[in-house]
Amino acid sequence: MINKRVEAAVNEQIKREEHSSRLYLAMASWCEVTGFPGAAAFLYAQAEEERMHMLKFVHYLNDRSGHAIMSALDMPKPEYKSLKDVFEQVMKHEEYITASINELYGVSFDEKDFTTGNFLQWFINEQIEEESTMRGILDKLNLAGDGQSGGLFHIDKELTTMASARATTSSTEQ
Ligand code: OFO
Repeated sequence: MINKRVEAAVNEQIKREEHSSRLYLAMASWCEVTGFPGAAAFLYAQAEEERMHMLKFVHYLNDRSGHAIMSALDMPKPEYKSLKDVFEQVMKHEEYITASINELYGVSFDEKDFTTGNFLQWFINEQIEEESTMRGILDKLNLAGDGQSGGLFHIDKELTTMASARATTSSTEQ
């Protein structure tokens, strides 16, 4: 039986991963209706990846004789100022998720639940990758500047390629 404090913390993380998925879905939808098909494809793929993260936690908790709970979620905001604004918020959100995974690791360590600590290693590595990918996109957007439509067009095209790579990776991970 999993420790109750760890179970509650994992359930909180399930909620955060599901929220991440819905947040990226809202961003993808904004990109799709604003003329950024590459960014939309990338964020739709990212939303799927977050759902996969959520499911990993659900199965883990239930396999450890806990009970994964689906919590109520806040509505993600539908409007953004620019593509740069979208990715600035993605970056901020990923940093928040990294802190949240570290916090969860801290709880499992305090409770001497080393099985959960071991399970969380995958997420710790995943967060390094997610942050570095998002930082790379944001750096390019910062270089392009808000008003440079030519630069934005190229970045959007590049995101299409990254989206297909993401979709392939997550389908082989499941
Ligand atoms: Fe689940 O890693 Fe992003 O949020």
